[in-house]
Amino acid sequence: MRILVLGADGYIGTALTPHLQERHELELIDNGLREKNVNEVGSQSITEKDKRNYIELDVSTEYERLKEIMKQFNPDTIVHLAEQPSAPYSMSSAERSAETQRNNVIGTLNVLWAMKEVSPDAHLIKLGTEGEYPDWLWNGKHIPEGNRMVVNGDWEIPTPRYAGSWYHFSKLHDSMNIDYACKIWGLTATDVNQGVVYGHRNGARLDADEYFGTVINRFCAQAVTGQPLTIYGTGGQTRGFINLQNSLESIQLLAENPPNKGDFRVIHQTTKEYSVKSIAEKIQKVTGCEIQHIENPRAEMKENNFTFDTSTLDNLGLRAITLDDELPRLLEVMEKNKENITSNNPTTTWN
Ligand code: USQ
Repeated sequence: MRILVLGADGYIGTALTPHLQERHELELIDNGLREKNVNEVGSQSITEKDKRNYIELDVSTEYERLKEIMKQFNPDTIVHLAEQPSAPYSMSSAERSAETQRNNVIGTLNVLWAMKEVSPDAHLIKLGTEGEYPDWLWNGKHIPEGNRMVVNGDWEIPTPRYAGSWYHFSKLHDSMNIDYACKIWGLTATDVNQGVVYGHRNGARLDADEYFGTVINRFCAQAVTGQPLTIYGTGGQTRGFINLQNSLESIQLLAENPPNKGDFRVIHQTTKEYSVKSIAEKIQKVTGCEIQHIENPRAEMKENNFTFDTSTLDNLGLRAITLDDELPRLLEVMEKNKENITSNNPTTTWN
């Protein structure tokens, strides 16, 4: 297949390229946003990334060039990862929240228009988030896949969603826009509602700062540098998680098994739900590190519980890698690169 990867230099993109390139023909695009934003918050990737040849292009501002590349490359699949991924970053100032939504929402609109104009038969795989199913809305529930639900016997409505940060809202707006583009233009898309990713693959980037480190990566970085693990609040927050390698395999499986033409497929990409506290305790058991509970800087429930329907990827044969499998490897990578780990306490609050 010919696969166009937008956002090839981020956390998932840098790991995805080596995973896909043996099987498929790739074209890579990135505008350097991740690198720029990580530097801007005074941090850096903990590991060294492989150097690759990207086309430098901003999907959100260079529509005509994007369209031209799509026309020439004629992709079967477009993997769209070219978004600002951090909730705390989007909550830290007016400018950053606006920039997050501008970059993400307009970038996706440009991809949809370019597909309509030059690649109407391509399959869009768009990285979304399980944060579109917030704790308060879905607490105690098993969250279905799909973009529609039937209620009261015969009333078909969009599956209820909401969000918990300006970043998460950008993904929600994207989802609605993709749904609409499939409906009116007959485009084909998969919205990958992804849980919190953790882990590392050789040659890929890895972050553990307040903004760009996800919680398991942050906790492992804290453990190897003798900092107490920073549980926000009670640690009773439950989220869906997925290992980075599983995330790459999922994208491959979805590309090789597209939905029917004109369908908008909404799926969950997660392999297990954990509470933040249970994660901290696992890491403490392996490393003997300290745990501290700090005041939760975010607006989220103290405790919640939900599970995600993951039938699509289960049926495609995704085999889950567990946190217990990944921890020794992740801790080893952190240990080897610990001189690159910076301070880890949160400074951005939601209220
Ligand atoms: N948390 C702590 N201590 C920390 C950092 C985080 O207790 O030091 C807690 C947070 O309060 C939150 C949970 O861990 O309840 C997850 O936080 P996170 O920073 O790992 O993840 P999040 O902000 O939710 O965002 C990440 C990615 C985002 C993706 C999302 C999937 O950055 O791109 O969309 O995971 S989901 O969480 O399912 O929305």
